[in-house]
Amino acid sequence: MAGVPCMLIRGGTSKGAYFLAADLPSDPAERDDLLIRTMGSGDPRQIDGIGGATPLTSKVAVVSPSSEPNVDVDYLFLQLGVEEATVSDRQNCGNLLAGVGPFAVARGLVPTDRPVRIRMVNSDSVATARFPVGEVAISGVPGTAPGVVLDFDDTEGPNGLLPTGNLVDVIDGVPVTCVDNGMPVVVARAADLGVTGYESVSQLADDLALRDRVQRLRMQAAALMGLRDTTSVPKTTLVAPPVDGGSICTRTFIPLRLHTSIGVLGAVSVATALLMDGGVGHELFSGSSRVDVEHPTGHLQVEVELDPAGRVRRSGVVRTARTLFDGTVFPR
Ligand code: NQM
Repeated sequence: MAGVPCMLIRGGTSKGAYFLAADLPSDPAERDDLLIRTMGSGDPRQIDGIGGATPLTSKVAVVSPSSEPNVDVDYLFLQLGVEEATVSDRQNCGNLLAGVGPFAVARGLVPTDRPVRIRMVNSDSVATARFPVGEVAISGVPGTAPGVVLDFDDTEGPNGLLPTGNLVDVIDGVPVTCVDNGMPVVVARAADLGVTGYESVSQLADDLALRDRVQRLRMQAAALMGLRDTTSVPKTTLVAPPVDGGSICTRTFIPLRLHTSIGVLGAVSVATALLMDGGVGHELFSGSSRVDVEHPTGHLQVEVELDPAGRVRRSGVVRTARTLFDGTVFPR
């Protein structure tokens, strides 16, 4: 069977297979089938594919030259299931976004001497990537690697920053802020779900009653947010007062497994909710437009600035990316 040109890149705290769109079938169903066989999805160990048996390593970026004005490349993000043989285009990935510029340069789609303008196809929004920007260390990744500065033009979700139309909704007796500044997220106070928010990932993962509550919460939130496909969104972030000098402490379900850190646009969305006076967790939050998000393996700093009317003026983040291999992948 013929192989497919593929580059494996660590972007931020995630890892993904990067493809040129021209190297994949143009029919989405055929493409998805090929990607499922490439990752080995539908098997908890993904033993017969290149996925790493977690959602954070079961990710795909499909990159192509863009026909949009003032944009260099289009980036379609696809989240592959691990146990389930699923592919979802219902979310963005700001971590894999960090690898798109270096991939586009390596494949000759863009010149090397200027920032790359990237359209995130999933949300039809644009980001500018500047790289390499020195050697940078980020939490959750050993050592240092070339830095990638990402500035988002506009990440507000299709149904607005507050897709339910409310700053606070009460679901199953729990006050939540449902927000979408690049990622649909349900923000709830950890204490309102009977946990501290400082538990380890494995402690929370073992709490099956909590998992059920999070599932009920997010399914009701999805309906209020107008999200029909709930395969990968909304995420749920539990917030607690900061304990390590940051702005807020977080534990995030993606959508039911625990994130070992927090996603980029997930963090941007949570920060946006916390910046809003009256948003759930606002009173626990100590920060300004530079928001230092504590997560289970360290900190993620994001920049989010709102104007007085509560609209997003600016958001951005610094990540790193590193190419792990460039070659040919052979789908099952
Ligand atoms: O929120 C995981 C990740 C992500 C997505 C997830 C991400 C983002 O850490 O922009 O980066 O929330 O499923 O890669």
